[in-house]
Amino acid sequence: MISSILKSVRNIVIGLILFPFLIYFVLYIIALTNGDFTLDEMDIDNDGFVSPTEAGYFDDSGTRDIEVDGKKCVDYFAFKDGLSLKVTCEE
Ligand SMILES: [Ca+2]
Repeated sequence: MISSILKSVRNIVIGLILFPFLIYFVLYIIALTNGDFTLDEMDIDNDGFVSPTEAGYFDDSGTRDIEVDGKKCVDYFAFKDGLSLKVTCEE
């Protein structure tokens, strides 16, 4: 009896600990798949992986066409402050 209560309490505690991670993971997947940007576009440091931080940045961002050294480029910027997240230029 006591043993089963302890197991239930243990399972509840584990659930409470894991729940925030589950929510964080779900939000990460939603940010990755929101459809506004490709995974390559969201990979700010070009390391081949879109980190949760990178996905978070692109959750509220847009693009603008700019010119750098005579090349046409796309500037990905955050809506909240207008700061550039990443600039990609045509070859
Ligand atoms: Ca990255």
